[in-house]
Amino acid sequence: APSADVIVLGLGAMGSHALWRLAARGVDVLGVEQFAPGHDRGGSHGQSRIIRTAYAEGAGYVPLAREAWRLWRELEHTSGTALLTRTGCLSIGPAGSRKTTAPLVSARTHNLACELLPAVELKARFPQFAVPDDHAAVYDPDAGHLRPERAIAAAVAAARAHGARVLTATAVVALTPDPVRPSVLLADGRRLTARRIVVAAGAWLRGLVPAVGRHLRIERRVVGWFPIAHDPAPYRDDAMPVFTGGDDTGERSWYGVPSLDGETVKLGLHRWPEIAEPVDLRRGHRPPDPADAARFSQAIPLALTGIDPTPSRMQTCMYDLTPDEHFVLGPHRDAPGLILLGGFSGHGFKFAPVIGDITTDLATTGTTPHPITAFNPHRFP
Ligand code: PYC
Repeated sequence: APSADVIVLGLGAMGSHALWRLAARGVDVLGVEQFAPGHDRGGSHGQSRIIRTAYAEGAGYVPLAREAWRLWRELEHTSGTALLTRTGCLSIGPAGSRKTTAPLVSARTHNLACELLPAVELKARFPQFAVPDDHAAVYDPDAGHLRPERAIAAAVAAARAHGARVLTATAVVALTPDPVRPSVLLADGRRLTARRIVVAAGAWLRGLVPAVGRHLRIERRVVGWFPIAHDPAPYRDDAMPVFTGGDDTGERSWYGVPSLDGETVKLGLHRWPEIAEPVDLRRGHRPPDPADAARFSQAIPLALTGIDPTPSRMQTCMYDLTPDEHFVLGPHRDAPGLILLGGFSGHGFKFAPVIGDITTDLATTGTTPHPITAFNPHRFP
């Protein structure tokens, strides 16, 4: 069986970038993926992902977002591939709601150049958005979108250029959290062992490491691409920011990315009350259907102007949510050779390269200069 100093399980967003950072920093590393890198059965696909800096989920994420941004540019340079487009981000909500205050807290804490736009100004500057008079928005200029499939391919290629090896179509059926030397059992009966095993299995963390994974809620989500009714120019990513909008109840809450194809705008809903079924975890998520399309028809007019509320295309993915929606990142309490990455709770993709760097710190020195105590895998009772 192949062996390496460090094994990375799962080559989605987090695993592929961990593979890259480990290999780039001289570690002998092997990546193991049950399907193929860039697949669409987990939570690492969808053509575009949002990156933001004035982070509404907590000011503690801002230094991570900045370092991730630097590493995204490094990966673009290394791979010769465009991955990050800066568009700015609008966070739109009732004036005084968390949507318009939380990004400003991060901006104030870290001296970021954000603007608060009252409804009148917002409508004048960005007529693409449906904005009631009692709403406002925060504009974060240090934001944009990423290309997830390209990024994963670039990270795996960069890792390989540094000597990383990759096993695809290789499923792991069990993981032994041995306190001295962890190992994994492959579906074909082989056992792999390493000094460190990085578990970056997304929704599959639940089955592989039940002690931590049992706290994850796995949810099915759908995103849609909606046709631009008339002139596409104002909806392209050189004229329109990425956006997140809604109210503080979470019941009405959406996000989206301007047009990359000149025909459609992407939109997703944060609240999508469907728990994944075991079959979804075996083969990837159930494909979209007409009931999914119907869910969007109310949201589109609330969010955007000039957009057809019937999607021309949809995709499903899996969210792996922790109870507090902060990440899981750190060693397993009983088996320090296992480094657990997971629970990215629908907002992790943008951080993938810095998560990969932190993983490399942990795998090589056992510690990291980045603040990760909030991500302690064992914080849930
Ligand atoms: O983190 O910006 C984000 C995001 C948008 C949709 C899901 N997550």
